[in-house]
Amino acid sequence: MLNRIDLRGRVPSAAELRAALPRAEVDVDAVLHHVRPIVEDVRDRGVEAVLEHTERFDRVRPAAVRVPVAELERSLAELDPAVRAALEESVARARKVHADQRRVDTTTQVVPGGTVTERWVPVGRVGLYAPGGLAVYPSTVVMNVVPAQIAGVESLVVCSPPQAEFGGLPHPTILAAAALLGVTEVWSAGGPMAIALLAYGGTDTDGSPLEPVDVVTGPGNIYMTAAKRLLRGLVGIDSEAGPTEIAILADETADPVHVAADLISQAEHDTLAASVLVTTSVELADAVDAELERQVGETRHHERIRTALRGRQSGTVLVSGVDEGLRVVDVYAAEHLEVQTASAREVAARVRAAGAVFVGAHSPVSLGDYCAGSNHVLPTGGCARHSSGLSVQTFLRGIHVVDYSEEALREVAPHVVALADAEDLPAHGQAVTARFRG
Ligand code: HSO
Ligand code: ZN
Repeated sequence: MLNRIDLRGRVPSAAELRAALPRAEVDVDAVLHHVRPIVEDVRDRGVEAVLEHTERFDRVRPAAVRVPVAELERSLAELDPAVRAALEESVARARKVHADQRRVDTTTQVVPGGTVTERWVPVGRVGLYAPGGLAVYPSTVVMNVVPAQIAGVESLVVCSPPQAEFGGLPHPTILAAAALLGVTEVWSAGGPMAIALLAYGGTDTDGSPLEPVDVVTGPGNIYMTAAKRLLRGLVGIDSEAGPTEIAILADETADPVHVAADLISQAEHDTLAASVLVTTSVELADAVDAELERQVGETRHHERIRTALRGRQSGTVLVSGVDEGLRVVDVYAAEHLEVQTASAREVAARVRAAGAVFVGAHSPVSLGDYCAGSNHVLPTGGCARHSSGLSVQTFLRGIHVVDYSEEALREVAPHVVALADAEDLPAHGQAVTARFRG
């Protein structure tokens, strides 16, 4: 079922490897010209523009953007108890892990009388986007809200597309998850319109203000991502989320039934999702292929899954040994990487690039999607080479606070003057020496 790339006995350069490895091509730039006029319209005409575009694209027109708190409470009261219990467990575990990500302010005594403090300050207001359509994920509400709350963000809005079948409100499980987390502000808006409204703010249909946010996070489709790209700067964004990816580094000790199930699990998201097996064992590769044939037919979303697994973004990469495999997975820099080899813990410790690493036979990606405590908003498309997943840090800013005494400034003044002169900026030097004249 999977395309095969045989790298055994070859030592390709990083550039060759990047070109050889399967990856979805998502051209956000190609849709920018569709999205820019929408974003500008929302900037200029606010909620009226949001409602018009929503009606045009999604055939639904909510009565107001802001969802009444009573609706949040109602959705939570009507939530299936098993789902509620699972969400509560997910929240508790995520809170535990993210609480350990809090930063403490540090003060460095640079010289006697001269200190620099790094003060960590939460972002003032954030907008957390939860998609609608194919992907209605209350778990994503958890993964976005928990780190923001632990960072100490004071004002937080969850935004999710209106659904015609729910009277123009977002999906009830999204509302229930928000309510469970103690979120009281939810907006019914989707796609690029939502991102623009979050960034610019506006006035709701009843005249109440919709305040702009400082940071927007959360996954969405390519149009929503294009809006994030256009508005970055005016607002901070998390990384641009592309289709989900799973890579599995496995040797002959891995169980093909589990490997196939895990490859299928992420292929279930999207026809563009990527499932990549990197293995030292041809026998395992063959057994996984056979398992995929058997298991895919049994899944509810088999068409979507089959398309994703057969797509050019998915495949099996054969390597000569675990060291070569590690090199391949580092270059690929998967959103999720499972290590299913002998001594999996040691092998996993050597991984340099992945959004998240899942170690051994009993840590599948879908555990991390819901209930491991880790965050599931992770860098895709190779961005794990330079970026991290969503965390408390995403919602913090570090401010350097500089505090020097007269003596400490006097002592360093000649160095400031020398550097200022070297850069032909003498007024910089004079700002220091002016304090010691006469
Ligand atoms: N695997 C997705 C997250 C998710 N899975 C949500 C299920 N629901 C991206 O990391
Ligand atoms: Zn998933």
